[in-house]
Amino acid sequence: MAFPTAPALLASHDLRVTELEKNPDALLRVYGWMQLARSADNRILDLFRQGLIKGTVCGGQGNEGLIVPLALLADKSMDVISFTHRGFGGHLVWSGHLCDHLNQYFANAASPTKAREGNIHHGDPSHRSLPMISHLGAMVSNVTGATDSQRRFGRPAVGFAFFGDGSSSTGDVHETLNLASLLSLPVLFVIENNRYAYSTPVSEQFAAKTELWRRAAGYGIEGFALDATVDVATTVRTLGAAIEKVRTTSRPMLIEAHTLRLRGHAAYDTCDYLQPGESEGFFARDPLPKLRAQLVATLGAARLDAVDVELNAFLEASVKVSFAAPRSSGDVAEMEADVFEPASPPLPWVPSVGASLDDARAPASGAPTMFNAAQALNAALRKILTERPESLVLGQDIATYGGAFKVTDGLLKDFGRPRVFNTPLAESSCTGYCIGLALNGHRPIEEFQFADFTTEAATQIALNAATMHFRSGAACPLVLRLPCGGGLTFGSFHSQELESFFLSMPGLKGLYPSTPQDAFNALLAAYEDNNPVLLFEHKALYRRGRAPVVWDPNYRDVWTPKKLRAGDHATFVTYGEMTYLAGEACDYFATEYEKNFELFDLRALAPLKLDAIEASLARTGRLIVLHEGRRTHGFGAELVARLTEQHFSSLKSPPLRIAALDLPVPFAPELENAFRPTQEKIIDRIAAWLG
Ligand SMILES: Cc1ncc(C[n+]2csc(CCOP(=O)(O)OP(=O)(O)O)c2C)c(N)n1
Ligand SMILES: [Mg+2]
Repeated sequence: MAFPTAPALLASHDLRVTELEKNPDALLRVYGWMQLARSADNRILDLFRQGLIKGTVCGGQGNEGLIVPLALLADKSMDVISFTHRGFGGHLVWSGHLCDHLNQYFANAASPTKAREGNIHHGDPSHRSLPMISHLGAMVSNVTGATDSQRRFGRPAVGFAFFGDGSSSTGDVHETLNLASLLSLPVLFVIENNRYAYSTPVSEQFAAKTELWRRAAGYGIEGFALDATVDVATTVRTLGAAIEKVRTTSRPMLIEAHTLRLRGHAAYDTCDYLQPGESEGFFARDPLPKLRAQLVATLGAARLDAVDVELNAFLEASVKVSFAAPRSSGDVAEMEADVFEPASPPLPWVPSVGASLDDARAPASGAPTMFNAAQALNAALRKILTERPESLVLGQDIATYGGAFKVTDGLLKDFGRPRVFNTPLAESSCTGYCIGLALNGHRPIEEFQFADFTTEAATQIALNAATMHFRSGAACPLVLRLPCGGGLTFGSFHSQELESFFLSMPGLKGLYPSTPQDAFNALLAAYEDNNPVLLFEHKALYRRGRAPVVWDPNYRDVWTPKKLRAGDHATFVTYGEMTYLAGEACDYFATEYEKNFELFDLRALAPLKLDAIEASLARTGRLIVLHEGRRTHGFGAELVARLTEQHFSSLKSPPLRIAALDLPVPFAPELENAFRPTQEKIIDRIAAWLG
């Protein structure tokens, strides 16, 4: 597809503040980009009304006076940005061609999201423009992480994180302002205050007379207000100085920019909530005609008319090209293949377990190292931190304290704070920050203190990270370590099994090791995967006992189930701590009933690789599925369905599903034992099933 040549005025996507004094055409360049953004946004609205663009469109009309100067001033060779639904002009300046952005709106085959996302939900991750999801506020932490990544790579980048007056109330915004200040990251937080969140005026969003920029003081950062509707040259100077200060001090800053929402919230908005005359007041403050009048006064009306004609011709030619682009084929195989970034070759690991926890535990010559699962994970983290410079480890209390379960014990001492550090209680922004790091070439390993607290980060995990590759083509290699499981009288909020909760969402991988060796292998395999991987670590297994842990060149086998024992009477599938209970049940039935079960430890919960288990079931004709989590919508439901739907009629008996009760995890040991599968209950259920 040949894109029309852009007008010469738009040849430069950059602006320096000093140009305003020296170059009479500098402000004309700003006008050119603002005018293109405005006319393209208006044209997109027309195309939507004609039914040629689907979904809806949220225009940036009234935001150009902020977003265009800022995008022109940014250093596109290193800075990081994520535009909101008001940032079309910024997208145009940042990268690509107008046609790329129109392709996105037309949702055609050439769209940057392969038509998988609509209107402005695109970015350009390879140029550090991070794509947005609908959940407002979620992207500010991504920008913060990618900016930190740039700095870690030695590039003096600045991040630009935008949010509206409405979005300023989200938890992610508060969490990230705190995080950026704490980590001293050079991010310019910009509030696009257009005084409305959809239909809700600011007076109904926060206490009367609140000036949002004053929140900066609470986070220990500088802040100020800027009216981006008054004079574009002033906006350029103010933003230029702010960017420079953030770049040199590496401190975040908060700007409350007053902008306009000239066309309501979105194409469908009737705007009948506005006061009489309010809309006219917005248009009277519009900086674009004011800038044009100013330029007419200095450069003459003919020059401005010529610019407008040229910009319009370019816009129309671009619309024509993008409109004619082929539609997406809707190929299912291609969509399914893009849920995950493909596997890359194994990393060049040194073929050893690595440093043992301390000298006292070092093995006698030739003997394999004996580790419990916590030590095995610690050893894997050490190995990763030693051999992989792009790795970092973060989470609550993981530094000096070594983590709630001491899995990160000693890492801070050996690898130092930039790579091993505590995070505040802000799971959502910390995970979003990890996403940003991952998008820019780092590989963060985040420990959640308990798996239960992942619900705080559900948007970042299940919607943002999980869908990243599908909608943007960018790899998002994250390891989220989740101490999970019950039996320890920790109650409802420290004991859950959340694999079904998360793994029903496409784009997440999940490993659930049950032995120290598998824990070691799983961490390496998860680490080198190019996708977000949830590593379920059962708390009761951390110190269940030591076992040999060796360097295993086939560590990636952890992505497939492991056959723990052979048998012909039934196929028995489980994972996690239940593997041990299942093994004991197998012993019991072999001895007492002379029935042998073929036992599999699933190990990888997503993607599921069930070939070996299916082959076993074809032989035995009987299936037992056991897991610790709740029964309804539990992981066993998926396993039974998958394993039996093809050969249901050849089964010799109905599948047996053993799981926890459909209750919140109760606290007292007697209640928790009643809730979850125990040895006794497993044996009773199987015995009854055998008849
Ligand atoms: C977290 C979240 N809640 C609700 C919505 C639905 N929604 C979309 S835009 C919007 C208003 C946003 O207001 P603001 O942040 O001021 O941005 P503006 O649209 O005014 O630029 C709402 C409520 C959303 N996208 N994200
Ligand atoms: Mg708003």
